[in-house]
Amino acid sequence: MFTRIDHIGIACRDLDAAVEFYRRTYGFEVAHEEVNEEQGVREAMLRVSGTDDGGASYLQLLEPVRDDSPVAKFLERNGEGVHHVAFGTDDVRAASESVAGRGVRVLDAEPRPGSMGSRIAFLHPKDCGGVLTELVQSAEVRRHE
Ligand code: CMX
Ligand code: CO
Repeated sequence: MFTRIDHIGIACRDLDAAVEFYRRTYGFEVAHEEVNEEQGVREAMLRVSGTDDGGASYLQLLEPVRDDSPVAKFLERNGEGVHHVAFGTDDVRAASESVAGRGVRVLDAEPRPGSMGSRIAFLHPKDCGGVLTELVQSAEVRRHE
């Protein structure tokens, strides 16, 4: 049900500078960039491995677009750094129900729109050993539903 690390979310103050750091240092390129108003972020997905068919792993660089967004709040408290870990699944609804059944609080009762047409749900970090955790069903996997 949980098949891979889909992405690591990294909070940054300046998205363009962060993109440049990862390009210069590791040679990672931007596969996709978008603004997600609901999540309050401007984001870039950098593909680290795999192909964009629902099996790839990414770094997700996140810059807040609103002062009251989760990433803005995180930056204020912790500064830049790792914000969340996202596991890929072929069925985000079933995956959410499965972890909820184990007593983990699912923050999104209904899966929400994520990067690149995916559907996502977050788990409370206090129920996951301090790790904000995201479940992701990629658009490619959705197409095969
Ligand atoms: N990782 C680990 N712990 C975190 C955390 C994070 N990213 N963000 C908050 N926490 C901890 C805080 O440190 C705090 O702990 P203490 O009580 O011990 O101090 C506790 O959680 C509550 O923190 P808070 O700042 O008061 O934050 P809120 O309760 O307002 O919100 C959370 C926390 C996780 C519910 C909220 O950030 C959320 O709903 N996140 C999901 C959405 C999101 O992060 N979107 C951006 C990414 C979008 C994407 O990936 O596409
Ligand atoms: Co994410």
